[in-house]
Amino acid sequence: MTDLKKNTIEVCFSPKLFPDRLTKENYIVVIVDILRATTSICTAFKNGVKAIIPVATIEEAYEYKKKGYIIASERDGKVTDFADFGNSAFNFTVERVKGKTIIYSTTNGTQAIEMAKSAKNVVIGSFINLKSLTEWLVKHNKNVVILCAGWKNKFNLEDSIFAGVLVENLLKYPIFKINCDSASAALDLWKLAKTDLLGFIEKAAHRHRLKKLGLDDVLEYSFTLNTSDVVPVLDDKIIKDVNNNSENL
Ligand code: 3SL
Repeated sequence: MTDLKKNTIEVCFSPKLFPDRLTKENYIVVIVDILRATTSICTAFKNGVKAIIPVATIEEAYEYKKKGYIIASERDGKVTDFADFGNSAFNFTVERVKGKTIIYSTTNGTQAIEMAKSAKNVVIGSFINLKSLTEWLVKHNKNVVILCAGWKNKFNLEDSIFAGVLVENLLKYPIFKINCDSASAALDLWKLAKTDLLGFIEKAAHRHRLKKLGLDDVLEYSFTLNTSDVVPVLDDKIIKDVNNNSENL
């Protein structure tokens, strides 16, 4: 009997570990920034945003502002002075985003997207779209690289735990296998955290950064699984939801 050729799963715990060679052709890169960029992007699509254009720098965002675009941006959690709103998932309301194109720039999340943009396939992951993301990855049947945005190139718990649950979900399908210890480590971390996710996240540095800024109201929302079926995919510098037609909202 011939062995089924399996797709590999790897995790980059920090953008510094993101190896360019793993992203060509038969790879999909999943960008993860649970607190808060990728949770916010998923929320924006859930609430009917037409498209999100991620930009790496505040200067680029400002150029778009001058052209009349809506800007959502932050640095170190604080809303950029010229932005229309910041980076809380709760900012991306139906009233604000439905049918609109939003320019988006954040401390780590949009930097990770920028790094990955030369990859053939880039998709946005969060706890809130875990199921639809998993189904989309299974359907596309390619190797998966999970890129954790982390914090300024450091490891963080929240993105790594999400990487673990995504590995667990993918391994339910015989088309995937782990070929790097990073995926096993993420899976173990998830198993440690999953019985009390919010309790475990008390150890996370960014949880406390957000608390100091009074921005931690999104915690429970960000760690609730499968509240949305969006699949935001980067296509030629623009993110769109390939799972839904926002006009139907
Ligand atoms: O770094 C990011 O991309 C942000 O998600 C960080 S913050 O939660 O907005 O501070």
